Amino acid sequence: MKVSRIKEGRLSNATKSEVRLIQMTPFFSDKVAMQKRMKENPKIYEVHEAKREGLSFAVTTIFPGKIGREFFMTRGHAHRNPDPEIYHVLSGKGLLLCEDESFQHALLEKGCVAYVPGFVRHRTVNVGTHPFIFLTTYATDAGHDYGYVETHGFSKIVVTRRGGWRVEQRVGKKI
Ligand code: PAN
Ligand code: ZN
Repeated sequence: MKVSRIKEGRLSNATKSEVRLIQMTPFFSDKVAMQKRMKENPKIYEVHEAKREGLSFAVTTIFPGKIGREFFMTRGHAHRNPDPEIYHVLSGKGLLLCEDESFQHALLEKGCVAYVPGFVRHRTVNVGTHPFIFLTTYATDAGHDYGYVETHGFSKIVVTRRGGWRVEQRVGKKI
């Protein structure tokens, strides 16, 4: 047995990775706004992942912020294998986007638990003013596939609107 602890978005006995703006260039839609922030190259999110036999888990922290009108978010991916994934929000406020033939979104806050079916593309977005922190549990061999989202994006983006947020159709062709 191995026990990990979660403290302020950090998970012990885990591997940390950081994603900065430069790694997100295919994912944000406002290329001009992105270019303006490139020198600063802000950290968009970090992940502490514990790979275990069969079942892995990770804590993601998405920092608050926007690129143009679009909120900080994860790249998003689908799993190559059919196993589902569980999202459990630890703090903050964000959206979970899921897309296959149809698009769905849900607002998640501390205490929410969400189920993501296998194969569905999923992304999280911080729409709050504090870090959005959540724990995910998924099959170790889930097979994270970023290719489709990188080339096609999601059909909708999450943008600021009158101090709040709104989900709107992405304009323009991605590829
Ligand atoms: C999550 C994500 C994590 C980072 O643990 O991997 O939030 O997002 P990206 O992997 O899209 O960069 C998960 O969905 N794992 O399967
Ligand atoms: Zn996933």
